Amino acid sequence: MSDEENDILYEVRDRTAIITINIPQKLNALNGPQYLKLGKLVERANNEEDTVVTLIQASGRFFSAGANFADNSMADVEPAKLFSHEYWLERFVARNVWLTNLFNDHKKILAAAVNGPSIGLSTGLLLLVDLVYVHDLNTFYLLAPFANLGLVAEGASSATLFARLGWSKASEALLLAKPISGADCLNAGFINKHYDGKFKTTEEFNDQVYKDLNDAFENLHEDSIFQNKQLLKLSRDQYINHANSQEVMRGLGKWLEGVPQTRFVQLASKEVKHKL
Ligand code: CO8
Repeated sequence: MSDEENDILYEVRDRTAIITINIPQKLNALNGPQYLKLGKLVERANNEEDTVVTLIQASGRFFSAGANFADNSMADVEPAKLFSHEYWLERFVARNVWLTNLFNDHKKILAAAVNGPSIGLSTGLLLLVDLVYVHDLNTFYLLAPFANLGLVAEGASSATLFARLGWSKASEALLLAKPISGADCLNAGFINKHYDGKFKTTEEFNDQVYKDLNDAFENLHEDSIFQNKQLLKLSRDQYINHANSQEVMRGLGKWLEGVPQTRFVQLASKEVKHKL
């Protein structure tokens, strides 16, 4: 299999669909086509006939370092296009609205085995999962560095950071672009379980999360699970959908201004760094 075929893996194991982000050499940063692929696989998992859970996991030391700042497709685009509505409506607005909706509307239990830190758009998506299992609180953090990149919140994170971590931590994350530590995420109730970093490899950790999840839903009535998920969503849908549409409109404005394009180049050359 080529690297491209291997970058995101999909498997159905018993009643769980497992999606593995498998680009450890880039800390699981995803380029545009890879976010698209992730979305299509989440869609496929949603349509599986016999699964109850969709588990998203990753390889290596990071869950995901967010969007790939070295996305070659951007370097090859002529300047006029790089600041045009046409380019960003397709590559940013449509993609982000679609991905965020897919995660929010997923009808199965959506769980994540979080092997390490999560950054950017991937953090937005992680904030939309139902159950969060973290390997090591000491190395895990959430980073929403949009203010450091000339961008605004993505993946409905302006709503979900507030809902899952509270106003103060949401402000630190979005207004100050500060990482939110594993301990803070645990205290806020974002993390369902953590494992004290006890596994030697990410694969062992991922296997344990799979087993724990399976034990947790064994003997429960599937249709009740799915209907309860719909009910839980009723009260949160409104603010998540509203945030999603507002975020992409403001985000589009930032890409048209051109600041993020420059910041991404500076990030790649380490001229711009994140607070860690
Ligand atoms: N994109 C591409 N490559 C990455 C990324 C990334 N986001 N993050 C890390 N890598 C690569 C590094 O270049 C390095 O590769 P190499 O070994 O070939 O030099 C390798 O992963 C290891 O990274 P580091 O050596 O930097 O590891 P550290 O532990 O020192 O640092 C950090 C880890 C802090 C994660 C650091 O790599 C970093 O700051 N990465 C950038 C994270 C980031 O800003 N992501 C983007 C967030 S914004 C977002 O997701 C939404 C934007 C929407 C864009 C839409 C575009 C179409």
